[in-house]
Amino acid sequence: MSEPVAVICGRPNVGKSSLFNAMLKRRVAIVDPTAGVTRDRVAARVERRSGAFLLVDTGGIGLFDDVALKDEVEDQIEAALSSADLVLLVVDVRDGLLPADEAIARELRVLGKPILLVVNKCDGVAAERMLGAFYSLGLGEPRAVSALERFGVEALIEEVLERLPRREEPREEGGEGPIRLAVVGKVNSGKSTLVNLLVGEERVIVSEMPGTTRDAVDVPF
Ligand SMILES: Nc1nc2c(ncn2[C@@H]2O[C@H](COP(=O)(O)OP(=O)(O)OP(=O)(O)O)[C@@H](O)[C@H]2O)c(=O)[nH]1
Ligand SMILES: [Mg+2]
Repeated sequence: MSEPVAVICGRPNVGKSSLFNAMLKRRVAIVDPTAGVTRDRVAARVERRSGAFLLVDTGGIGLFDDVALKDEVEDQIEAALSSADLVLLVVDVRDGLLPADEAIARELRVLGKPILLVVNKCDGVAAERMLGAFYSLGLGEPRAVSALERFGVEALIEEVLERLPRREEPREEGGEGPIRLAVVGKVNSGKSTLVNLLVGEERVIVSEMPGTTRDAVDVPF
C-alpha cells in the first residue's frame, strides 16, 4: 500500500523548504534567502509513534515569467499536488496576506483536497495579532509555526497525521530498507535524464541548462 502524502506549497520564499527540514529534523532541502530556489519536488518520510507519511517540498507558486525553468517547476508542483492526500499551504506572517496567497488558495480549492493553512515565520514578531488576517482565506484556523525555531512544528505533524488517511504503520525497527544508490557526475552529463528513464516518468527536471538540479532528490525505484 502506498503511504499517505502531504505536500507543502505556497509562494516563493515563505519558508517551505525550511518547514520541510524542520518537520524532518534534518537538513534535506536547500534553504536560501533568494526566491525561487527549490525546483524539483523533494520527498522524505516523516515518522512519529502515531504514524508516518511522505512529505513533499515544492518550488514556489507564481515565479516571475523570466525565472529560469518556470514551466518545469510548475509541472513538478502540479505533479506533487495531484499525488497529495493533504496540502499544507504555507504563508509568511511577516509579509501578511498577499493577493498571491489568495490566488493560490483559490487554485488549491479547485483541487478539492483537504488543505491546512500554515503561517510561518512566527518568531520575533507579535504573531498572534497578525494571524487574524489569514482567516479570510476561508481555509479554517491558521496554524502558527516558526520553521526557524521549530515552534509549532510537532503540533503541526500531529495534526497532519490526524487528517491523513491511516494507511501506513510506523516501520519495524531494524529493517534493512531499500538499497540507496547515488547518481553523481559532471555537470550536464545526463544524470536527471537517466533517473527519469529508470523510473519511467518526469520525476526530476531535465533541461539543457547546466546546473538544473539543485536539491538531492530521493526517488523510490
Ligand atoms: N525568521 C524566519 N525566517 C525563516 C523561517 N523559515 C524560513 N525563513 C527564511 O526565509 C528564507 C526562505 O526560506 P526557504 O525555506 O528557502 O523558503 P522557500 O519557500 O522554500 O523558498 P523557494 O524554494 O525559493 O520558494 C530563508 O532566508 C529562511 O532562512 C522562519 O520560521 N522564521
Ligand atoms: Mg524551497
